[in-house]
Parts: sequence; structure tokens; C-alpha cells
Amino acid sequence: MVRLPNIFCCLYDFCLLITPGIEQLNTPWADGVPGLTQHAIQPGDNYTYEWKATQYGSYFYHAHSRDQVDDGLVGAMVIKPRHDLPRPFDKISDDPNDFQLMKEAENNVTPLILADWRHLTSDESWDLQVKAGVETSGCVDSILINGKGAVYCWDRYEIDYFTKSWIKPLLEENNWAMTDKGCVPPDILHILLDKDSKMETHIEVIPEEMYATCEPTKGTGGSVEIILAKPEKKWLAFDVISAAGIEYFAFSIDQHPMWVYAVDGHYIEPMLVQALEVSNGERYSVFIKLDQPAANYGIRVASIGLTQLIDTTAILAYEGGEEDISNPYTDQAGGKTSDDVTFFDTKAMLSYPPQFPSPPPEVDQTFILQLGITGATYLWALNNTGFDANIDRESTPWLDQDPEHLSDDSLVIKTKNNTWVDIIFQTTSPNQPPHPIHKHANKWFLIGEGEGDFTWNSVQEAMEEIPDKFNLDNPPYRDGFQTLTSSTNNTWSVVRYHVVNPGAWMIHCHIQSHLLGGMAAIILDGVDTWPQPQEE
Ligand SMILES: *[C@@H]1O[C@H](CO)[C@@H](O)[C@H](O)[C@H]1NC(C)=O
Ligand SMILES: *[C@@H]1O[C@H](CO)[C@@H](O)[C@H](O)[C@H]1NC(C)=O
Ligand SMILES: *[C@@H]1O[C@H](CO)[C@@H](O)[C@H](O)[C@H]1NC(C)=O
Ligand SMILES: *[C@@H]1O[C@H](CO)[C@@H](O)[C@H](O)[C@H]1NC(C)=O
Ligand SMILES: [Cu+2]
Repeated sequence: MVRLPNIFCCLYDFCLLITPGIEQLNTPWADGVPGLTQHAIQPGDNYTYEWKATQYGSYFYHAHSRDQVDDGLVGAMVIKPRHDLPRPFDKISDDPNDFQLMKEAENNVTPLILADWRHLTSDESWDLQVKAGVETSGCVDSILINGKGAVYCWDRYEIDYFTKSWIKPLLEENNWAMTDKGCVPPDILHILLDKDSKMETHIEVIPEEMYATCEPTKGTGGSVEIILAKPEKKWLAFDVISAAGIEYFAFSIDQHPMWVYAVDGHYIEPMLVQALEVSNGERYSVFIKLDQPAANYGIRVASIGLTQLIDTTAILAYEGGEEDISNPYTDQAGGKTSDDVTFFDTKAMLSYPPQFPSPPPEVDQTFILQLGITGATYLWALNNTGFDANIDRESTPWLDQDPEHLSDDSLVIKTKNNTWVDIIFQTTSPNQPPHPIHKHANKWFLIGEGEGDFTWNSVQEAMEEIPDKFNLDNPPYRDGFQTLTSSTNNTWSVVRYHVVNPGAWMIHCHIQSHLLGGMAAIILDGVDTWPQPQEE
């Protein structure tokens, strides 16, 4: 069993920790979701999470109460694979010596936690959004790498140069500009998401420093993360983890292509790329080869989301090198610096060893969940039902209740153990960003996606008409996925999973403000083989 350090909650009213994607096989009470699996940990209290490490790889633990992730309550977790577990490293190099060195690099993997940071607490940020009547969380102060960073302000010409072309006409039409902080004016989100302007807003309550002005800082405690590279080790491994609340990143390391060897803590057939897109909650395990001249190289993280131009850099410092070499694969807005730069493509990834969903083509249950806002641009929801964070006020956590008696008022999905389930995510309004959807306890297969409305009753029906939109042979296997952006047309995505672990689990968008806004639902897996209440 694994024991995490106790976390003491002094700053908060309450806090809770969970680990995204940890399957919690036979320990559903250790998942850490308020109201579902336990009550929130009170100030001065402690709670020790214990579960069996049935998986290997890159995870992170974080608060699951309100928006405490944005206050920094996160940490990396590495579960070392068994010594004899087959590794795909011979596909990177057929030199047995390399295989050994890569195994050592993996064993000493360096987590890189990417995050965004505001000069407001998460509660202050939420209150501001409610007062302004518009989603304001999309404008942050800095990007952090392993907790380090500072406010870097871009020059006006940089902001204008990198402003995304699709938004320029909208800015010009309204006589607006990207702010000095690199943010789209808050009114724009409103225009994009609330076409008929039915929702009341008070944009004037947003303080200047939250959106408009940029004041550089030096950061504290060393504002730049420095990773030391020892060239004699030949290989260096990173777990790139996004704990960001809202931003969606491009990631690259100057002059060092990356071999992606695992995604969300699971091996893949290694893929050589120059850059990654890293969305909220995702983890990428990569090797770089330390074959460049001894010098300092940039580790680049830039927002590629819709709402802000912002970036930061860490340093890869070769032992014995002092020169700075700046030769990036991605620019400060996360774009490619040349046509030779390739980004990792989730849809092309192949599990290692191969792992196919079975038994296609028929599943036991198909659920549809619609993605959209309900009444305000910051109130995100699944099926127009905002998740009720107050379920923690109920006397007994859901896991300890009889699932047959649990209400269907809130959005609740019930499944039976050892069945196969499809969930179809359907956007119902234009201009939605991609939503990084995550389910607790299971990895799932992203088996299909497309434009427009999913008008069929099942994947099987849809496959008769549009087989090319599906992949049932070797679909991506991970514990989250991003829905397709819906700009002018709706979009849909389908995930499939096998119910093997009875318990009360959450499914939610991993953008913190969307989760807090209500974009979450409850899945009661295996109601027919429900766990007995536990002392824990
Ligand atoms: C956790 O709380 C229990 C019960 O109050 C107490 O006995 C224990 O010492 C605490 N553990 C730590 C590490 O503070
Ligand atoms: C969500 O709403 C759609 C459309 O009304 C409906 O078909 C579907 O059953 C709902 N999903 C759930 C899980 O209730
Ligand atoms: C949306 O996509 C569907 C499916 O490709 C297509 O039939 C439809 O015409 C599209 N609608 C718009 C408004 O582009
Ligand atoms: C649920 O189903 C899985 C897969 O068949 C099985 O391994 C597991 O033991 C079942 N769990 C319970 C509690 O019956
Ligand atoms: Cu979302």
C-alpha cells in the first residue's frame, strides 16, 4: 500500500486530495472527492490516503475541493514500474546499453509541473467572476514550472504580432485590443458564448490589474526552474504534468527532440516529436538525448488557449556549460518556429503493449452528455445541470449509501460491473474551447469524434454511416481527452470504458473554473456489486 504524506489544511476551510486517474482498485474510499467518497478534511485534521499501486507511471495528487488546485495544492507522483515490466525503449534505440541507460533515466524521472497563477486566491477569483457576470478566470498573472515563475510582460508589438488571426476582426469591429496582460477583453467571451447578449454583466467591477495592466515581478525564491543535465547519463526523463487551472500549453525544449514513451502513466509506442500540447490534467513522459554541446537551453511553456498570450521558460543546464543557446522549436505563443517541428498527436498514439477495447461492436449502455453553459458564461454544465458542490453537506458520503436509493435529480449515471459503456460528449453551442474531460478510476478509449450533432442511438448505428470517424482497432487509451473545439459547428466525441471497479466516481472538465462552474457529473459504477461501507 502507498502512503502519501499527510496534508495539513491551514489556509483553507477544508481540503481534499485525489490523484487523477489512479484506479483505486478496491479502495474507492481513497479517491478524495467531497461528498462522494468522504467528507472534506477540516482545518487541523489529517487523513491518510492508502491504496494499492496497481499502476505505474506519472500521476499527480491535488485538492478536489472547490478550486484549491489554483491555490497550488498539487504535487507530482511517480509510481515506478516493476523491474521486469516490458518497456518499449528498444524502439528508441536498439543498443542494449541505451536500453539500460533509459531505464535508469526513467527511474530518476524529473517531474515538471506546469501551472498558471493568479494574484488572487481561487475564492477571490470566483467571487470576481460572479460579480462581473462573465468568466474572468482566463486571464492569469504567470505560468509556473515546478512552482517557479514571475510576471513577464510582453511588449505591445509582441502582443499585436501574436494575436490570433481569428480574433482580430472581432477586436477591430468593437474597437478593442488585447490588453497589456495579453488577455482578450472580457467582453469578447461574452459575445462569443452569449450570442444574444441575454446575460447580465458588470464588466466594470473587474480591477485593472486583473485584466488590463501588466506589472512585471521578479518572483520569489528563484523565479526560474533549472534542471541539471549530466551528459554522461546520455538520457534524461521528464514527466510533463499540467496542473493548470485554465491555460492550455505548448511545451518544447530547445534543440532537444523528445521521445514520448508514456501518456497518462501508460507506455506507448515511442513517438519522436519536437513539441507537445499539454492540456489540464494530462501527463506526458518523455526522454531527451543529452547529445548537444554543454550549454543552457530553454524549456518553453506557452499558452495556446483562446484567452491569453503568456509564456514562461525554465532552463536545461548541461553540467560544465555556461553559454546560453536560444534556438526554440516553439515561439512565445506556442507556434512552430519552422515546418520541421512536429507536435505530438494523441490520435496517432498506440498503447504498448497493444490494448484494444473489447468486445466491440456492441456495448451495454450508451450515455449522452451535452456540454454548454447555463445562464452565465462562467456556469458550465453537463446536460444543463450544474454539479452541486454542496453534496458534501449531506450526512453520508454517496459511496456509503445504497446506490439504488441515490437520487437522479443531479446528473447521475449508473452502470453494472463488468459491462462496457460508451459516453458521447456533444457540444450544443458555438465557440466552446476544447474541454479536457476526465473520469476518475478508469482509463478509457477515445473511439470516435466528429463535427455536427451525434444523431444516432449508438456507436454501432453511427459506424454504419460514418465508419471513418471511429477507431476500434487501436484507439488512444488514457484517463482524459479533449473535446473538439466547437467554433462554428457543434462537435462530438465518444469514449468507451470497461466497468471493473465499483464505486462513486466523478467525471468532470479539468479546467478548474469549468469544474467549479458545474461541468461535472457522478458515475456510480457497478451498482450491482457495490462496496460495503468502510471504516476509512
Ligand atoms: C492525525 O490525527 C489523529 C487523530 O486526531 C492524531 O492522533 C494523529 O497524531 C494525527 N497525525 C498527525 C500526523 O498529525
Ligand atoms: C442528457 O441529455 C440528453 C438530451 O436531452 C439525453 O438524451 C441524455 O439521456 C441525458 N443524459 C443523461 C445521462 O441523463
Ligand atoms: C456541421 O457538421 C455536419 C457534419 O459534418 C454538417 O453536415 C453540417 O453541414 C455542418 N454545419 C455547419 C453549420 O457547418
Ligand atoms: C467487477 O468486474 C471485474 C471484471 O470482470 C472483476 O474483475 C471484479 O472482481 C468485479 N468486482 C466485483 C466487486 O465484483
Ligand atoms: Cu470545460
